[in-house]
Amino acid sequence: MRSAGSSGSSRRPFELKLRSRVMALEGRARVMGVLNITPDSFSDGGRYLDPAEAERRALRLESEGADLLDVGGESTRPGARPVSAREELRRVLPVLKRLKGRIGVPLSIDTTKYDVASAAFDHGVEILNDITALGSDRRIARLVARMGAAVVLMHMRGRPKTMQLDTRYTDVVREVRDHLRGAAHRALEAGIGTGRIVLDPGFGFGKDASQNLELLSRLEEFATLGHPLLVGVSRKSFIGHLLGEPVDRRLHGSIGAAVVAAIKGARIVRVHDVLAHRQALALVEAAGERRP
Ligand code: HH2
Repeated sequence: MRSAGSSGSSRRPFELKLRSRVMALEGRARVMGVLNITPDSFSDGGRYLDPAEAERRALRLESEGADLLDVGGESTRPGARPVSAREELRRVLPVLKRLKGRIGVPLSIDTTKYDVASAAFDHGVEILNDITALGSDRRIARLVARMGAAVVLMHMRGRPKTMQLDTRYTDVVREVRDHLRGAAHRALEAGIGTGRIVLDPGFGFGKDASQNLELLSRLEEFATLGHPLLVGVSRKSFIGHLLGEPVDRRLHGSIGAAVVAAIKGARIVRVHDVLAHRQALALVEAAGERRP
């Protein structure tokens, strides 16, 4: 493997424009901490349903060094059943209300629903993290543009309920990259500024274990898209598949995958275990800077 920064893309400075501030995406890859307020998320479902517990978790992730927090009220694990906007709002709104003024880092909302995104923006959220890349509701792209928010556009084939049924690709990297290029184009057409778009290959979303590894090993090929990359590999099943480990024993594999992603150009990594990743990524950065 080439050393840190040698792909060029990891050194490329990006600025991500949020609603209230600009985030420099240079140097160390940024850490997005995951806050799942769901009964059924694949690794931490049911743990943060109590808003006070969720608030404690958010403050802990921030104190461990999270640069961003991603709040979600619907599990998107393979086979997950969709929930209504009403139920999603019932889960996330009390938490967003508590976090307002108490959390210093920007928040993103992990949703595909217009009503949830809209209410989240009303409560100070700065980024929409949309696993359907603005594909589930035609109004949502305009909402992001109007709000001056940033957006994460992720690749997924189908929907979580069915996405693992057909994982055939001729060239997974090329197909995911083409899909993301189209999604970024549509976002720009809807009026979302170029400095507000982040792209994500969607690890685990309609890909089998070897395709996820191929995406990771060829991540530098996404640099040509010209937008910062976010990668979410934390605790995912392809890591468990490789190591033969259950979900609660995938931390070391997750860190390994995140380090590879950062070296190959990811500017944001979405993780459950913030402190461990933050420290590992500091090493990636420090080693990269020692290059002549
Ligand atoms: N992965 C998950 C959820 N949201 N968003 C982006 N942009 N990228 C990802 O890889 C991604 C995501 C799945 O992880 P988690 O939130 O922990 O699980 P669940 O969907 O079961 O709540």
